[in-house]
Amino acid sequence: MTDTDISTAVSEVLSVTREDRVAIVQLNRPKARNALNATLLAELRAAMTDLARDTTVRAVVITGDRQAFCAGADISEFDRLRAAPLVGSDADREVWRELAAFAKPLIAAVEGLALGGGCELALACDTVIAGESARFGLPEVKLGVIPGAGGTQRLIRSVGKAKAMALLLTGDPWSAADAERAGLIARVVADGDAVAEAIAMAQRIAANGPLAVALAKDAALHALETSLAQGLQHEKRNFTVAVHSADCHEGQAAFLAKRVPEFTGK
Ligand code: CO8
Repeated sequence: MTDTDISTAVSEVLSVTREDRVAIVQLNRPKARNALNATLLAELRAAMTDLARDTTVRAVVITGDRQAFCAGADISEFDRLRAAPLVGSDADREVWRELAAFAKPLIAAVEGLALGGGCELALACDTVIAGESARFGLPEVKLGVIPGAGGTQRLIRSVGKAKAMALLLTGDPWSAADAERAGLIARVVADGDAVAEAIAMAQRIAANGPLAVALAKDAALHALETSLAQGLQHEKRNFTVAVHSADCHEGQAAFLAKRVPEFTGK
């Protein structure tokens, strides 16, 4: 018996596995390059809802397979997108709302293609690790459509106007090296290593105080929404919550006693 707890939930199009306190969500429509059809989106949403509630999960890795992280929205189902209301939410939107509101760290492990909604899925994660042959692109304009899951907004905040416009308006993909240079992704690793590296990063995060990690993520994401003055105010509020937490008392005591802290998330 190892100290690795692996429980697995597998469906036709999505699997969720566990390694200790890290969950690995794998898109599993390889024949369609993991394109996001209604079934996959619904299952991804359900999985994220479960993982948000599961207090034993401290970080989540989202991945695809070696050929494709995800090739975007399922192009054969555009009629469903046409039927969506202009105002208010619909089933397709809910998964993106769920991802944006996800309080625990989300790491995208990308091998192969991350195109359209697949690139937007990576952008919706907190950070991205990619194999060196990965490709990132927003080819929607080649189809006469535009990104609809945050791509126009998150990309420009992630890489700045000039680079974002080049990717968005040409629809031509970037290599993993280009994406790293632009700041779209955090690290390039050898092909086939992205998931292992992402899990290793997630395990390091999982060893930290979970409340502090959630508060740090919340404060950092707030920077995308607000002025510096308001962001600093938000940081101060989160800092105050953190510094009064049981975890902070534990972290302080453990440091002074030269032992490993035991965080509870409180
Ligand atoms: N949708 C549906 N099927 C797809 C998709 C897709 N996005 N991508 C690939 N497939 C299918 C192909 O049709 C093919 O199916 P079949 O074997 O039955 O013919 C199979 O996957 C394999 O594809 P290829 O034979 O083309 O494989 P290649 O390795 O040669 O090429 C590519 C892979 C480069 C991914 C190529 O298939 C491609 O260009 N796909 C389209 C990529 C794309 O344009 N993505 C953007 C889609 S639009 C979008 O994402 C908008 C998001 C809006 C979100 C709004 C939320 C509310």
